[in-house]
Amino acid sequence: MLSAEQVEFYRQNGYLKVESLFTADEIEELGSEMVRVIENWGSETIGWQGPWRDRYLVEEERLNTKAVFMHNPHFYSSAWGRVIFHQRLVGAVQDLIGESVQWHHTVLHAKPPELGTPFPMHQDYPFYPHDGLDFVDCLVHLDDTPFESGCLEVVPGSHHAGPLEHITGSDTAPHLPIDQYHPDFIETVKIPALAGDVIFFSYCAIHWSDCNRTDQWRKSIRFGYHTPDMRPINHDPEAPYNNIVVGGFKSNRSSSSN
Ligand SMILES: O=C(O)CCC(=O)C(=O)O
Repeated sequence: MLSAEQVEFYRQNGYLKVESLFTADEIEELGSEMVRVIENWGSETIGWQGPWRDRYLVEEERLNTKAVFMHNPHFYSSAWGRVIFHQRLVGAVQDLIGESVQWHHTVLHAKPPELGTPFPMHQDYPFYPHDGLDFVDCLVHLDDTPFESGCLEVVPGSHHAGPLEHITGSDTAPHLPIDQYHPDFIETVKIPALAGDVIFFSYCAIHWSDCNRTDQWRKSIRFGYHTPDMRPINHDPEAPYNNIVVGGFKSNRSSSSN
C-alpha cells in the first residue's frame, strides 16, 4: 500500500499525506451521509474552549467561531460503520504500525464557512493517552481544504519528543503552553489537501489549524487506530481492554489480562 519512502517519511516527520486514498465516489457517499448525520443529530458550537483563544483570535472573533463535532457517526450511518474497515485506510495504517490494528475512535471536526474554529497547538496524546507510541490518527478530508480553510499544520519531527505537558483543566481543551508553543514563533508545515486525501499523523505530533475563512465547509474526519497491545493509561491491568480489530489478530499475551 505505502512505499518504503512514505513509511520512512512518516517515521522521520511524524506525519504523511496520502493523496486520493478515497475515490471520488466514496467521498461523495461519505460526504452526503455525513451531511445527513449532521442535519439529524448535529449541533453547532464555538469549538474548543479555553484561554488559548485570546492568543489565536482577535477580540471580536473570540466567541464567534463555529464548529460541528460529531463522535461515532457509525451510530447513525452504516456507510460510516463500513469505512472503519476501509481496506486502503487500514492497509496504510498496517504499513505504519504493523499487521494487527485496533480501531479507537471516529470523530468529525467540521469548520463551517466564514469563521470555522481554529485549533491551538497540541498533541492528541493528552486526549486519549495510551501506554505506547504506535497510535496513528488519520484525517480523512471530505472537502477540498486549501490553506485558507484552515488546513492541518504540523511541526515535523515533533513526535520524537514523546508526550509533552499540556495545559489542561475543566475550562480548556488540552493545549500546549502558549508562551512556548505558538504559530507566531514555532515553524509548521501547512498541509492543504483535496477531498479524498488522508493525513496520517502520530498522536505525539504537534499540530494546529487556523480558522476557515472561506465560504465553503471544511469537513474532515479523524480515525484513531493503534496496535492492539496498547492500553489507555491508568486502565486497570486486570480489566479487559478490547475494541474492534480492523487488521490482523489480537493475541492473548497473558491468560489473566487480555
Ligand atoms: O481538523 C483540524 O484542523 C485539526 C483537528 C485536530 O487538531 C485534531 O484532529 O486533533
